Amino acid sequence: MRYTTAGESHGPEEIAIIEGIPAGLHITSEDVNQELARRQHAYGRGGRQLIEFDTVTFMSGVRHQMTIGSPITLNVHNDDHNNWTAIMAPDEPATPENTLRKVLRPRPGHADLIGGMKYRHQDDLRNVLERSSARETVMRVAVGAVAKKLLRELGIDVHGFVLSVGPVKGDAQVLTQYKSLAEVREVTEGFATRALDAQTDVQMQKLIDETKQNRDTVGGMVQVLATGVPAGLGSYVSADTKLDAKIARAIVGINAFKAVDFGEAFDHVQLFGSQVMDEILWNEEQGFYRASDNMGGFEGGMTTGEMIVVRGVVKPIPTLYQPMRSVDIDTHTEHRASIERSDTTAVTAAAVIAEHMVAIELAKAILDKFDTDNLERLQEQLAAYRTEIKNF
Ligand code: EPS
Repeated sequence: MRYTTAGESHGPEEIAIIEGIPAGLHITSEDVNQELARRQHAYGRGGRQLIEFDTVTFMSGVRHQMTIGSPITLNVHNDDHNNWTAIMAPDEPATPENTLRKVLRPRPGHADLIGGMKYRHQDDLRNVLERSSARETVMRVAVGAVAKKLLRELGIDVHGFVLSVGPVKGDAQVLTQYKSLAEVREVTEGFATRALDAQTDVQMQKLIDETKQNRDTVGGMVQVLATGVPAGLGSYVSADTKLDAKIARAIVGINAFKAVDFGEAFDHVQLFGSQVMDEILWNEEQGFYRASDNMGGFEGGMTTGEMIVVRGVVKPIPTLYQPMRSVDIDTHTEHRASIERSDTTAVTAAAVIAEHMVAIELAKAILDKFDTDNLERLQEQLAAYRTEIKNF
C-alpha cells in the first residue's frame, strides 16, 4: 500500500490517491467523514474550522460501498477557497490585484523562510505556506480512515488521545483503569481536549483559553495505542525494514511534531535494564506473552504482539498573534513576522492525525507481509499466521 496527497490550504481541493488496498473492503464516505470531523472539532482550533465542513468524495476505487482493488482517489473540498479564488488562481497571470496577500516576513518556527530559499520563492512566501500548512493533514486522516477500516476487519484497533497541553499533564496511570481500548476511546472522545480524565480536560481548556487571550500558542504530547497487532510485523534484518522506525518517521512527518518515543522511553532513560525489559511468559491460551509492555510493543523493529504505545511531542504553532522578530525578504530590514489566522493549539487535532498515521503504517506493514488482492484471503492468511505464532 502506498499513497500520496496534493492540495494547497486555500486551493480548491485536497486530494489523496491510495494504491494497494485489497478488494472487498466495505467503506462509505461516512466512515471517513467521522474521522475528518474528529480532526476538525478539537479544542483550541481557530476560525478556519468554522468555514470548513470536511467531507470526502470517492473519485475512484470504490463501487457500491466496496473497494474493487484499483487506486482509491479521495477528494475533500476547501470551502475557504471561495474567499481565495483570485489569489490562488492556477490559470491567471500574477497581477497586483491577485497577489495582494503576499507573505514577506517569515514566521520563526515555520517552513516560510527555508522553503522560500529552497524553491526561490523570492516574491511571495505564500507559495510555501499554502502547502506546508497543516490543512494537508485532512488527507492523511482520510487515508488513515481507510487504513483503520481495513485494520478493524483484521481485529486491530488504534486510538489516539492527548497526554499533555503545555504544563497541564494528565496522569497516564488512569489508563490502567480502562479495560479496553474501546473504553479509552469512549472516555477521551467525550472530552473536548481528548484528555484522559475530566479534571485534566477542564485544566487544559482553561490553559488553552488563557493562551488565546495572551495571543500565544501552546504545544503538548499525544499518545497512540494499538491493540490486536500480531507479533512479527516489521523486521530486524535491515534498518529500513524496522516498523518502529517507519512509525517514528510517520509521526515526526506530521506538521509541528518534534519527537517520538515508544513505550514511554523518555521516562525510562534514568532506569536500569532490569527495571525496563518486559519479562517473557507463556500459557496455553495465549502462547508467549509479556509481564509488562515497557518496549511499547516493539523489539528489534518488530511488533511483539503486545499493545503498541507511541507518544509524540507537538511544538506550539509558530503563527503568533504577537509576532516575534523577523526580517522582510524584500527589504532585508527587521520587522515582526507576518500574522496569519491560526489555531491556539493543534495538539487536540494532532492526536487524531497521529492515530491515523500509525494506522497507515500498520496497514502497510500487514499488506507488505500478506495478500493484497482480496480482503477475505488476507483475513485467512492472517488467521493462519496468528495460529502459527500462538503455537510457537
Ligand atoms: C494552518 C493555519 C490555519 C489552520 C490550518 C493550518 O489555516 P488558515 O490560515 O486558513 O486559518 O486552520 O488548518 C486547517 C485549515 C485544517 O483543516 O487543519 C497552518 O498554517 O498550518
